[in-house]
Amino acid sequence: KESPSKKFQRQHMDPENSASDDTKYCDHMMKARNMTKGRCKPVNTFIHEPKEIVDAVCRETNITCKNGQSNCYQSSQPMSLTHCRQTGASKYPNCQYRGSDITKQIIVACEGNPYVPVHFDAYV
Ligand code: 5FA
Repeated sequence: KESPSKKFQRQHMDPENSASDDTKYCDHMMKARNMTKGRCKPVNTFIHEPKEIVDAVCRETNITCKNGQSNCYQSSQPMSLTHCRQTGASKYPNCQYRGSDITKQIIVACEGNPYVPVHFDAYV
C-alpha cells in the first residue's frame, strides 16, 4: 500500500517543472498523478521546489492545522506553486481544471519517522 509520504509526493510534488503558464498543466497533471480516478479531486496544489526544501518545512514554525491537529508547519520561504481547481463545467470522468501559478508560503502536516510531509494544508 502507498505510504502517506509517497501519497504526498504523488499528489503535491513536481520539482521538475517550474511554474507553468501552460493552461493544460492541471488537466494533464491531475490525471497523470491519479487524482481523477473515481472522482475529480476538486482542488490540489503542486509544489515546484526540491524535495529536500519541502521536507525541511517539517522543522520550521509549528502551527495548528485546519482540522485542529497540532502537526502543521509553515515555510518561512515563499515557494513556487501551481494551484489547480476543477472548472464549474467539468464533469467526471472528464475532469477539467484551471491552474494558477503563485508564490506563497506553504503549510504542511508532518508525520512519521523520518518526520516528513503527509498533507498539504494551505498556502498563505
Ligand atoms: N489531513 C488533514 N489534516 C491532517 C493532519 N494534521 N495530519 C495528517 N493528515 C491530515 O483533506 C482531508 C485529508 O487530509 C484527510 O485524508 C486527512 O487525513 C488529511 P481534504 O482537503 O478534506 O480532502 P482531500 O481531497 O485533500 O483529501 P485526499 O484526497 O484524501 O488527500 P490527502 O489528504 O491524502 O492529501 P492532501 O490533503 O494533502 O490533499
